[in-house]
Amino acid sequence: LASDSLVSRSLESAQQCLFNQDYGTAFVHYLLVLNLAPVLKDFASESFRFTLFKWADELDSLGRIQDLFDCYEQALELFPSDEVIINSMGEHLFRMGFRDEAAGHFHKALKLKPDYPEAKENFYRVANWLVERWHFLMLNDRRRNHKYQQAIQKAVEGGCNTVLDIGTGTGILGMCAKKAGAAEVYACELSKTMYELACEVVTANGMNGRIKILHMKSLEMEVPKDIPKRVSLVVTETVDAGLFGEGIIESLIHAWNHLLLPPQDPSRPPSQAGRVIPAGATVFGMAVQCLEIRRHHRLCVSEVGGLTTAAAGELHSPVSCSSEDDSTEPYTTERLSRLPGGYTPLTEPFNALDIDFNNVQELEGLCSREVSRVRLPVTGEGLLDALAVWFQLHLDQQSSLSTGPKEDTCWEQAIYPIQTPHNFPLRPGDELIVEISCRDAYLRLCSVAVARDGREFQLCSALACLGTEQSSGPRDYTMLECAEMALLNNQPYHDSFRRALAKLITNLKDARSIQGPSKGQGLEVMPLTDPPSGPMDPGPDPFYVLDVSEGFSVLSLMAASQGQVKAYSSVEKTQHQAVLRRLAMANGVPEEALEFWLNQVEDEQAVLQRPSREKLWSAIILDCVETCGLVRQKLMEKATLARCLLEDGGQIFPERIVLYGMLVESDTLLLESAVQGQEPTLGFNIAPFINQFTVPVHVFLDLSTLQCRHLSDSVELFILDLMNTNANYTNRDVMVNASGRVTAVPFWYQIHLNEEISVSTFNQDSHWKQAAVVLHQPLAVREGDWVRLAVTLQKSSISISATVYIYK
Ligand code: 44T
Repeated sequence: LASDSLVSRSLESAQQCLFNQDYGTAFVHYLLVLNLAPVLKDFASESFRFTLFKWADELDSLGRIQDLFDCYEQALELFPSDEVIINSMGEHLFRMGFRDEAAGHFHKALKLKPDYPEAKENFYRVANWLVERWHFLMLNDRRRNHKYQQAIQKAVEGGCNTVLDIGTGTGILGMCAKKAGAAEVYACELSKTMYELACEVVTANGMNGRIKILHMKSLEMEVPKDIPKRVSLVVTETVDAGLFGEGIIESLIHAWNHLLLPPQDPSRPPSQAGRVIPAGATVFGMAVQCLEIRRHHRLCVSEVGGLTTAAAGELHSPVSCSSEDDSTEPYTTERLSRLPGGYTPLTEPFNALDIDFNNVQELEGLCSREVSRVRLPVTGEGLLDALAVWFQLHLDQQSSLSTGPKEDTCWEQAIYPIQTPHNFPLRPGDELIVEISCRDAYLRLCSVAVARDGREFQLCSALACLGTEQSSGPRDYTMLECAEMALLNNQPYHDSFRRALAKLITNLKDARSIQGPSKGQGLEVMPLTDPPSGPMDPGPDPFYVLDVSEGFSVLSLMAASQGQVKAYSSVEKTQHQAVLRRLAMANGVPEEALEFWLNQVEDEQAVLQRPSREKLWSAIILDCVETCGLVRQKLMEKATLARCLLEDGGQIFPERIVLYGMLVESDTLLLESAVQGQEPTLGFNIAPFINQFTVPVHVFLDLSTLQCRHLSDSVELFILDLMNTNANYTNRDVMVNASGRVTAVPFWYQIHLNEEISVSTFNQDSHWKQAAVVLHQPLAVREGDWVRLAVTLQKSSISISATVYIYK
């Protein structure tokens, strides 16, 4: 048959091309073969995948993104349930910043093959984007669930017969309405994953077809296209810690104008009127002093690692009320009660805003409302670091939920950090003047001035706060991420690096002088009073130092300031490079001593290559732990590569990382990781569905304030030796020193720069948070028991499992 010979010839060509590393052509041949002769799929799947991945890598590095995804689409048409291909496509998506889509692929791969390790690890890293962790907290918050249910039930019994749940999540509020007897229930959800989850949950609870779930944003809904007629009740909990961040104002204005019956008035029976649960909200604010917030949002040090920071210019975190920049957000969120180091209230809580969700005129007027000024008596002494904001959500006339810092709820508070560089200590008797406004449907709070002894001291210009035309002059500040700011403020960290670098350079100088006259000889006899060597004399060979830290880092500059060093920085952003240049100048570091690595190499993968010609690196600084508390992906692979590029006597920083951990009983961690308990949630079966998105490792923890009982001392768990290939498995037996239930193993790292100098990632000055493995099942232990922790390192990712040995 003609097609048979075509198949065999193409197969041969494919194999030949593969052999010649012509992956593009090989891929086309394979596509043809497998489309014509699907029976060969089993036989050729392995080489086909290999070809696909090779070709995809090439396309990726050529920037041919569309072609890359076309190849994957074609591959998936042939192998629609191939978990390896799906996982690999997820990795490409992830690298290109399509996190949700990537996460969806990892999830799908895992569903196809539940213990496929690569997909599992990938999935765990991104599950948080698919289903955010607060879903667990909210579903575990019984009081909140109960109050919503009561309010909905009352409304439905009072005549609200048709209901729309905006932002249904798992479907819980919609199901409450149905259960309360509503005739028609609709729900909408914009996240694809949550929408699919809601469908599963509703079906599992026997309400399939009785609640209509739409995968869309409420703003896109229309009557009668999406729902047949206007409803009498909207229920929603689309509120974030700052109340308006999920767009509730816009959603409700749209709902009142397009989806709800007109509001209640005496002429209409309740069933003919529209209303909203929650009925409204009261927003509170309070000024606080808090070092933890300060060091994440402002430069607090004038010197770091031997460098003066005065020339850095104004540095801002991306959280600011005064900026007209799109990349900033007006607030961040924290649980005040869990801030390491605590906080000091500087004022009493004040009422910042009252809003009626049942009054569309009020909602519409919110953004055009005049800026209101409040004068707050200062009641405490300290530096003004932030305004904290929370709210009461009035579900109806009777019942409300509070997200306040003193409340025992799942809620965080919104934090509006103060960005002004100069400190202004407040004291009782002062009055703080705060401006409250609403812009882009975000609540804006800005402390503008302090009144003291009849005079006013400006804190931030009112014009800047409003972001009006007049104020938007040239941008004269540089933005650093919060973690970058905290890192820059971390003096012990930089001092450790400075000492370790100085020691290395001294050792290398000694070694060179012993080696005898090479090019570096003149150094030791060079009189200090001499001017720097002229252009004719290039001076002694410099020591090459490469800093491959992610984000903003001054380590390269610190290295350069040692003298006789040529340092390469990996700082990418132009603005950040400019800060380093200014700092170099101000600290007397010659221009040519600091270079930007990524400006020189086109190809990112070439980052770890030699400085030039035959030179080798004297030191390579690796960024080994992410802010979230996990070892950086591919760290050990990078270390292996870096080792090969070191000169004799050269060093990798750090040379070793030691993992520490302890056994704890923490209900808080359980509540954040899965819907707890055997009982159904408000009588609904939700847990098994959302718990598919449970991940074993929790990140961004503040271990110092985590509510937990310690059931053991902290113990060394694992050594990652960056100078040697590692063992990747150990068992550690840990003695239990208090009876209880081990629910988690928090962990952190001691980062050893050399034999003497180390820094800890569990430290009050640190920009790092900690992580914890939450056990699949709590482990009941008694004092004196031993728990065996199996620690594995797979592809630079650490996992821990626990079993109990009862010795007593
Ligand atoms: N988290 C607070 C926010 N949605 C609460 O896709 C408190 C954060 C929080 N769907 C720690 C603790 C807490 N149309 O699934 C989401 C979202 C969806 C919409 C359709 C719309 N217009 C919207 C707007 C949002 O609604 C769901 C809930 S949103 C906010 C939940 C526990 N960290």
